Amino acid sequence: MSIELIDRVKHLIEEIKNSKPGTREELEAFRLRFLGAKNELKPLMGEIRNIPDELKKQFGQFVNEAKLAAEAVFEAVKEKVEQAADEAAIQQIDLTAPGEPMPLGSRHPIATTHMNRIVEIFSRIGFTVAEEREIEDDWHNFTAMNTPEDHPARDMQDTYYLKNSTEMLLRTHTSSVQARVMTAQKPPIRIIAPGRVYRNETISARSHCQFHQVEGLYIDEGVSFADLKQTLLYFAKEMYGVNSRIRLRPSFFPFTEPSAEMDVSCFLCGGSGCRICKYTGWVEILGCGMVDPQVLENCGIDSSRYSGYAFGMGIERQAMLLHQITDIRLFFENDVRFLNQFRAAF
Ligand code: 2U9
Repeated sequence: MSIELIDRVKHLIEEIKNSKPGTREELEAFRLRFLGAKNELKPLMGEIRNIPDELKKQFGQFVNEAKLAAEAVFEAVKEKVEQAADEAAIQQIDLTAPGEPMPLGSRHPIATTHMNRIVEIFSRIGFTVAEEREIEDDWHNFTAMNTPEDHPARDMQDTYYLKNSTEMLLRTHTSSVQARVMTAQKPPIRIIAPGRVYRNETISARSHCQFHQVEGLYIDEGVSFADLKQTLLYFAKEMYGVNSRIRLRPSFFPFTEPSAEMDVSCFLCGGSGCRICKYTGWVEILGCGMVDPQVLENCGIDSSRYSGYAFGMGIERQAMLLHQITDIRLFFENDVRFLNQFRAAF
């Protein structure tokens, strides 16, 4: 009986040593048979109680040898089998097959193209682009811009503050960019700040909680309102056609004094009156003014030596007027039926 058992183990050792699993499936079958949880060596080890004491040690050694042999075979062929399987898989790949089509994204056909055109017009006359963070602190967004603590814009109703913060917010205008540039650089400063801004508005056809702005700032010795007016006339002619005229109406902003709103002669009817200009001949496109000396001082610029002008415009508003789009929400829905209509707009 015991001789028979020892012979069985010896046979198994022979079988294991002569095994040549050549495929992934054969290797897995081999593993299950000799190394798996229910391998064939386990019950043999259980038979040790039927072996006479003087042969027990030898029997145990044989079973162990079988186990080691199985592990050696497994390790020896594993890599080869895996490699062969990978190579076989590669052979299946048709290298001549055409690639998967990858739909290319594109710039937003209206908002970004409109913004880029504005930036390009100002860069031609020496403005450089300044970009900054959209998550701002209260100081750069409001305090530096002369917006007092009790100003309604600072209210939670109007501005998105970060959770549990009275300090960090989503910028409500790109003026915070200029505040950062002014505190870091000395005049002359001539920058254009394009970017996305956020306001806590109820979303409707006319207003959204996010939109894009372009703001401009020029600070140097002797900058006057006449410089501002001439620069804006140049912009209006480049943007809306050489025959465009502009007019400035007095207004108020906390960061400029004096302040004005600028209308351009209607780009649809040329000034004779139509639905776009509400039969006035004029379309309001931006706000502007001379930088309040207090804003210069807040940012470390000597207001007795330097003066500056600034302007700001909303991109979606202008693009809506230009393309007769009646719902601002369309800009942010990414509906290709809407976007594709403007593919070739510029
Ligand atoms: C600094 C000083 C002054 C930027 C300005 C406006 C007027 C303005 C609005 C247009 C439509 C915002 O998008 S909108 O709602 N902007 O009317 N913005 S002057 O004045 C500055 C900026 C930076 C340092």
